[in-house]
Amino acid sequence: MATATPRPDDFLARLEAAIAATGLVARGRLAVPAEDGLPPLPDGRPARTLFLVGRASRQGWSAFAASPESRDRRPDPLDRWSVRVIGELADRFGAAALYPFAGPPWWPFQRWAMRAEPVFLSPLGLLVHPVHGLWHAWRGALAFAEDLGETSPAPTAVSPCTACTARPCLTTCPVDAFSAAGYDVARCVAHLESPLGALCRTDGCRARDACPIGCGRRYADEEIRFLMRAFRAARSKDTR
Ligand code: B12
Ligand code: SF4
Ligand code: SF4
Repeated sequence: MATATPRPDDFLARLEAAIAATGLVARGRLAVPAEDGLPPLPDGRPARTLFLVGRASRQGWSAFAASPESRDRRPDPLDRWSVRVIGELADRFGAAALYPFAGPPWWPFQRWAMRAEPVFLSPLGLLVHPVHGLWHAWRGALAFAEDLGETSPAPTAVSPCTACTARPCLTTCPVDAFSAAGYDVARCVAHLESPLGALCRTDGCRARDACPIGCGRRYADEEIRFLMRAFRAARSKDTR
């Protein structure tokens, strides 16, 4: 009797269920042509589909918070947890894992994300999502040799920033770290490390908080403080 080949739908359903079981969120998939420069899979086949994995709103935090990495007091616990759980998914499903924090050079996660989901470049440089606002990020990607299809956003999808005339994200930073020239990291960090930076240290980035889109989906306070501590510790190495 011939062995049934799994249908792509079955495979995707199993993969998405396995991602959900880690506490992370499936964040769409895209076709990757050769010019994207992905490395070949461990068996030498070229990558054809990239499956993005991340977090959205509060999903993705509690599984990490319960992990051994979150308590072992070694550096970069969230990155190490991500490598463990996404690496296990890669082994189990025959994929290669890529991470947003592995660099420089950095994999272009934001560019990939815009091909897989309706997310748009905001004036802060963070991508804004129509539902999650600025409260979402990526923890890794699984590269497959198979063609698993794409989840491209509708061509008519529009950025929430288009209708946002007040743009409070650009006027809330106490030291105007955001301008047409981009994000002035040195200015932000100088404020964060000064006595006047207490609110940003405890409550997180004021500019990110000011966005009205998805404001009810803001990360939990404990997570905000963790991310801010990690940001201050890393300075030039972002992982969130
Ligand atoms: C280097 C880096 C930083 C640096 C410098 C960021 C900067 N603006 O100069 C530092 C350490 C300061 C930093 C800080 C933070 N970062 Co950062 N960072 C990165 C990293 C590792 C690489 C970014 C990069 O150089 N991309 C260049 C190329 C390789 O990527 P690309 O997709 O082709 O390029 C697009 C972006 O660069 C984008 N872009 C990025 N910044 C800006 C700024 C402006 C003004 C514009 C117009 C465009 C723009 O435009 C490109 C085309 O689409 C990415 C992860 C990744 N691998 O992408 C995270 C990433 C961008 N950071 C992220 C986050 C959340 C933060 C923080 C809020 C961290 C925190 N504490 O939680 C802060 C604040 C950032 C801010 N307000 O802009 C998230 C953003 C999630 C999202 N919703 O978009 C990412 C994607 C990481 C992740 N794990 O998801 N970060
Ligand atoms: S405050 Fe307005 S312009 Fe800024 S990110 Fe949010 S929707 Fe976009
Ligand atoms: S953390 Fe504070 S100082 Fe830095 S960009 Fe955000 S609001 Fe400005």
